Amino acid sequence: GARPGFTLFFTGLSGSGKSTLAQAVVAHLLETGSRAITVLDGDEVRLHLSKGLGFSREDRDTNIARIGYVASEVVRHGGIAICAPIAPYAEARAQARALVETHGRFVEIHVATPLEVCEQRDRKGLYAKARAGKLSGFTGIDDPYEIPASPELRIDASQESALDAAHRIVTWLRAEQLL
Ligand code: GGZ
Repeated sequence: GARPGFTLFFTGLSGSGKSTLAQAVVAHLLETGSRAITVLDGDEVRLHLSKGLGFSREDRDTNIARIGYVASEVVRHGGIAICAPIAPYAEARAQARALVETHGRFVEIHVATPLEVCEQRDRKGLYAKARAGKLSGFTGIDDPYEIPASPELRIDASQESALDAAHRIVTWLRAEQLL
């Protein structure tokens, strides 16, 4: 097709709803479109592409650089890459953006669900562990999350359903002539 490839890059705290949102967007895109979609979810990536990496700044930056590289290759071939890592550092996000933008569009979506909400949900019990001092360097507790200054979209999953947010993203992509 004539449409360029693009990357949807969800960034936000653990438990902010990145994966749920990514899945809702994928479901929507599969219903409507025919282009190949590559999903690079945080957990999946760490099982394969970034196996063995930890959570130091260096390892997180390496993780985001790898995700950015794969996304840029997908975009280069006209596909859609959907990424959902925490990506806490602005510089690593900017580098991923620069790489992708050599081939197509980079759509940064800040999943800005408040820490209090993420912590209250605590589906994996990791916030509790971090608070108890059994897990150090946890994003939002004793490790930084640099808030995106100018993301293309911002979504608070405690204020908007995944379905509504996915619709908003798809509408935005259509307006930008990416779909
Ligand atoms: C943040 C951690 C940590 C620490 C393990 N800090 O809720 P989850 O479990 O599934 O999402 C978190 C995931 C974050 O991996 P990412 O690859 O997205 O992070 S980054 O972009 O910073 O490279 C959480 C789990 O890994 N996890 N330890 N210390 N999240």
